[in-house]
Amino acid sequence: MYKLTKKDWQLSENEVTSKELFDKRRNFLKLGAASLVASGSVMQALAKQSLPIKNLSFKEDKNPNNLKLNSYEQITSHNNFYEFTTNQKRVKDLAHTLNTKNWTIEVDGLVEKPMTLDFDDLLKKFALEERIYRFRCVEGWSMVVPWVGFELSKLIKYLKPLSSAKYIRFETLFDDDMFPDQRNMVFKAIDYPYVEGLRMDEAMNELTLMAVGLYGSSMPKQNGAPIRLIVPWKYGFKSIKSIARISFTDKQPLNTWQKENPKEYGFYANVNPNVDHPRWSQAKERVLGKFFKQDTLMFNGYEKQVAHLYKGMDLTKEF
Ligand SMILES: Nc1nc2c(c(=O)[nH]1)N[C@H]1C(S)=C(S)[C@@H](COP(=O)(O)O)O[C@H]1N2
Ligand SMILES: [Mo]
Repeated sequence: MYKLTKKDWQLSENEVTSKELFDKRRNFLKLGAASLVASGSVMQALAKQSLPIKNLSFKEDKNPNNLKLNSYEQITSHNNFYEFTTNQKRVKDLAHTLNTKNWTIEVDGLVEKPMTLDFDDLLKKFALEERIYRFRCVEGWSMVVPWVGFELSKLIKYLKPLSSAKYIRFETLFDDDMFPDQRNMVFKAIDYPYVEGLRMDEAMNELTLMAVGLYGSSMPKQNGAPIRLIVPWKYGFKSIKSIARISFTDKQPLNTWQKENPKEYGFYANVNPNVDHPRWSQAKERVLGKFFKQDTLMFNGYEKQVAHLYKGMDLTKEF
């Protein structure tokens, strides 16, 4: 029997489409392979999962302690961000109302020159670096996150607080068009704006980060876009999201959770497996995505870098 062999120009519509797709995909893969920097813990994790487009440039963290990263999916789909909801699974679906365009941060208090910082300018002013940190929530879950940001100490040096400034205080944006729970008059989950604070020496510690992204990409809204604090040796609630005001003060700030329940949450909130929460043990934690619990480490594993900050303090009283 005579067999018709089709030429390229004889391909049917369907076949053309799939061939185009095939070629596109092949080129994409080629491109991808070439543009990947082969090594790096983030890149290894990248290969195995769906990830955001890397849109930040930064100095990579070589992950010398071989921390096992949580996936982008895990980090961005289990969140505490009460301005949206107390339901940790729902934050990601509600966070689209947060508008980060033309974001600014007011700087006031005991500082040489009060000013308004433009978020986009900050990105130009401070070189970004990746920091792979453990993150431990006071509720008993934890994760490992490749944050991208710059040291808070660099920003503080640029802002020039007065020598009378003993603390730094942060506020999350108050905007009840963006944050549904700020609109609730009586049944709000907590008081807004969310407030956090650090002693100046804690703020100046090299671990303390102003984070603007994770997994090489701009901060997802549910994780506190466009800029948040990360204090890896403290419980997660210290790591305030979507910062719109920074104040320098000589008085210890009353942070949101201390105000809410001072018997259960203090100012320091250092991760400490030996000091239990009044309602549960802090000795262990469950890593997101894992079944078995693991031991919680003193200062969340950063004892060497920060223990000296608390010398002579009774950590069971100043919790
Ligand atoms: N503004 C604001 N910041 C916040 C919170 C919040 O509800 N509002 N939750 C805190 C708590 S309890 C934790 S554990 C972390 C959670 O950060 P993540 O969602 O990126 O994991 O954000 C902290 N920062
Ligand atoms: Mo938390």
